[in-house]
Amino acid sequence: MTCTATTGAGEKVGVIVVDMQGDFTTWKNGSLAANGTDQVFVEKVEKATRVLKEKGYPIFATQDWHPVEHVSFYPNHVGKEPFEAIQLEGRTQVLWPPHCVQETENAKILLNQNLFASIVQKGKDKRYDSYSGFQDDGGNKTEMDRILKKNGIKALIVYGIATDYCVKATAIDAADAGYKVTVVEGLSKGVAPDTTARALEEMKAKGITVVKELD
Ligand code: VGL
Ligand code: ZN
Repeated sequence: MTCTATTGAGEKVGVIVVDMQGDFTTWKNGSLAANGTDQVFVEKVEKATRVLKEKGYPIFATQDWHPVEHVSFYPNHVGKEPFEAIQLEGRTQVLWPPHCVQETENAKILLNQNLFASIVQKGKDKRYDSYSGFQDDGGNKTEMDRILKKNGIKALIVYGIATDYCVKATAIDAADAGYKVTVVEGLSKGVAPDTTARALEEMKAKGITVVKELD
């Protein structure tokens, strides 16, 4: 097998598959489904991930994993509607329909678990949201950076759901942490078209490479 899992400069490349969970998909009637997340899309992402694994790339996943009392759930705020944004301790918090509640069916990752070297759960602290796989809004780090460093990873391919929230936040934190980041647009779906278009521009402005598909 030819090992192509390095950059031109010989640096080890890892993959982060972001939040491929039932609640973010139309396929599973998710409570927070991004547009275009039907079974065909999920199977496309699974196939692409399998190909990367077979080529030797270490594959990591993030999993949104909230307690029912989570701050991002609109029913936990009296008189608030889904998708409203509120100010909270100086941060903007979007209020979402409850989603990815720990241990529920639609919190499960839809891709075969044997693809992943590790799964990093996030958003477990009810006080803080965590779009990024690296840290929550309170600045508390997940184990992601340590795991990547332990694996000698210097560059990352990032894709999944949602382009405008968790893919963006994970890719930007990775770039800020010094990884060379490529986001795959065709293996990602966003919550809304305007925020998705803006997210792609924001990522490019941060030096992240955005490609349509992997070759
Ligand atoms: C996400 C909103 C709330 C995501 C997670 O995976 O992009 N979006 N929680
Ligand atoms: Zn969430």
